[in-house]
Amino acid sequence: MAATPDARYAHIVGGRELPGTRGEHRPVLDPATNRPFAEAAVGSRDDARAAMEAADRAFRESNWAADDGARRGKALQRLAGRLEAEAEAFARLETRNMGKPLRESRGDIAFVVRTLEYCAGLADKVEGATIPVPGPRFDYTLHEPLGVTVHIAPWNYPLLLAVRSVAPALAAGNAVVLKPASLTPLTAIAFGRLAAGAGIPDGILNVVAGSGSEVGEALVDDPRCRSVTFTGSGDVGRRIAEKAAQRNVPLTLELGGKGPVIVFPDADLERAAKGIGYGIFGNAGQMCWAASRLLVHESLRAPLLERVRRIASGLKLGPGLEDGVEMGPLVSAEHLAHVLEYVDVARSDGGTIVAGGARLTSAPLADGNFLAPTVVADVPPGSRAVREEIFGPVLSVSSFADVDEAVRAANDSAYGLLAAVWTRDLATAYGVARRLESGMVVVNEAPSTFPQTPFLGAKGSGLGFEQGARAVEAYTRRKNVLVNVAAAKRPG
Ligand code: TAP
Repeated sequence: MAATPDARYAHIVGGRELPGTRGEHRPVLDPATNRPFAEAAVGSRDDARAAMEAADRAFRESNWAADDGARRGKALQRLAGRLEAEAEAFARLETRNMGKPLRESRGDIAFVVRTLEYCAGLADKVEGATIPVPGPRFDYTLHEPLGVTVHIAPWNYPLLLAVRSVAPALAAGNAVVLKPASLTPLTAIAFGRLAAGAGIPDGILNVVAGSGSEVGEALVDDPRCRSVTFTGSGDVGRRIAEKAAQRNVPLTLELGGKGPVIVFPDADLERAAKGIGYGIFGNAGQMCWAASRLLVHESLRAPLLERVRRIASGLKLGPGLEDGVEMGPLVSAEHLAHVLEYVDVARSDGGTIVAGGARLTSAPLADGNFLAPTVVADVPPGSRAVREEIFGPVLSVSSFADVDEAVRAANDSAYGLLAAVWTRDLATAYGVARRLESGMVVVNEAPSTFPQTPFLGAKGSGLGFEQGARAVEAYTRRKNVLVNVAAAKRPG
């Protein structure tokens, strides 16, 4: 089986499981208890180099890039099938490692399967253009794979956010090297083990675990690296962008967010409250697209706040593997401390805690990284708790008097990933969606996405995009070919 807990997880390089040159492993903790349950290899610069070398060799020597796209599509389809057959084991492993409720991990794995299937369908549709030019000439464009593509993933959706870029890169014919987050490497490694049986040549899909500062940087610095897709924090993203710029390496950045959710007076309050609850307490708020700033029309403030307070106070917290659990622990004790600091900032800047605001300290959850779902009202707009990404289950609430004030407050952020709008008035929805400075807008929906819809941020939230029919193109290089047909031999 590819996904087993209580085991050692090694790197996947050139189709083989390798313990790494230093033979170093780190314990992987269950965030619900902070006890170790598995071990993962910790890679070195040499391991990163070996993975790049294996990928480069496979790209040049296997038929992966040159083959008919339909064959790559079939291999990706088989990979999707293998993952689907083990979906429950993968979901349990994801929950054990990252903490989210099993229901959410099942959704994540289903999304990964769907992404692979979707990209499988795109593999033979990477089409160029023919361009009319004067004279006896013929001009056309080709989209060729880049070579070795590097993918650096975060810990909040460990497999989903890794495969979201790996799948289109493979569909385009590249060889990939994936570095999962140090805290959550298990499902990515288990996924790498599935590749061989799916007919993906050895070395086309490599996974190296290890720290960002060592393995991540070594992958980006490697001269064979032809593109970088990074999902994570803004500071690291900008550092990678500087390095990539030095060698003209194209890159995609999916960074943080501080999403506004705007509730207009005609909104369906019940649905809005549920959507707001999911948008900030789903995945314990550890979502780049978390709708973490609630902006509510002043006429609805009291009833909406009461509904959201009831949702926050009523959520069942516990280990993600337990039945009926609605919110799991935060990913690590360090991250819990980081989120609690922001709760303190919100409080000391004058915010009123409406729900939660503290970690759970009674048994049996005291050993885990559990934070009560938190709602804070009236934090001043200049507070760090409103301006910076908290990446936890903490919702700030403020009110507005008219549309212009709502849009101004929503756009008053360095980020621009996802914004949510609740209204039954189409003209308001359309007009506000146009004015919001964000890569994605959902109307009368909790944050939602599909493999076929683009995922992208504006302003400090990112560069480039993922998902959708154009995603495969991002992993290709355009080539223009101009042929003068006057010189061609005439038949006979
Ligand atoms: P980061 O600390 O930025 O880590 C992300 C990945 O980058 C990890 O694999 C990390 O490795 C690696 N890394 C760290 N330093 C590096 C370096 N110098 N060079 C190369 N790689 C390096 O983020 P995180 O804490 O895992 O995730 C939280 C952040 O990600 C939040 O800001 C969140 O908004 C953002 N995020 C954004 C999105 C989208 S789609 N926009 C989705 C999810 C998360 P280690 O694990 O070893 O540190």
